[in-house]
Amino acid sequence: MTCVSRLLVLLSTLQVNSIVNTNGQFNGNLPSLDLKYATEVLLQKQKYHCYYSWIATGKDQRLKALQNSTNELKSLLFSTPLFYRNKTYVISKFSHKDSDEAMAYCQAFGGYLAEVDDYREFKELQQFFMSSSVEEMALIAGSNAANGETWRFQRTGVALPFESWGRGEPNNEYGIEKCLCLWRIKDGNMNDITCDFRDDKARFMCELPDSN
Ligand SMILES: [Ca+2]
Ligand SMILES: [Ca+2]
Repeated sequence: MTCVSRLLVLLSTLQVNSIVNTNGQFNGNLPSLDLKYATEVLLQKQKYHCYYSWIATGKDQRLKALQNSTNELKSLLFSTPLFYRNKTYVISKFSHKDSDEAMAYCQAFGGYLAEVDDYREFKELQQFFMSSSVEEMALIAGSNAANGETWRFQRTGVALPFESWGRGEPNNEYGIEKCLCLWRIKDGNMNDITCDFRDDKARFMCELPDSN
């Protein structure tokens, strides 16, 4: 896959048009970033790198240019990252349509919804979440949609190795809460929530391979 087609896949995955209005601004109560313009600039830069610099520069430089553009886009979409145990964690600056869309965003950057594998990782992510500016919740990996009981990572199907529920959770309110988030009013502990929970203040957290 060429660098241009890779970036096009990335941009289509991100569904940039679905989260910006006709003026290229974020819809609703979202950061005032001109994301559409920014991504168009990135795309143009990528085309330049691919079509004009391809012969003149080395492979490593081209890959570095693509990585820089990807990182530029990442910093527009996500918070300042947390680095922990060779992983990078980021929280979106905007809300998602549903858990599938949140997963697509994470996958576009080579990652997945943050998976809590043990107590130490949970404490890191809980602190990261609670010290962020997120006002309500951040979706993380986990669903019990298969049988309504066992919570599993969507990516691997593995049962959650560690759970730390907020008081009174999981309560499966209205019988429709099949996804998992960290919730500020429960001190950053886990809460079951609908997979298509929509709120301008809803965010999601990705776990990405360390880019360094
Ligand atoms: Ca993990
Ligand atoms: Ca709940």
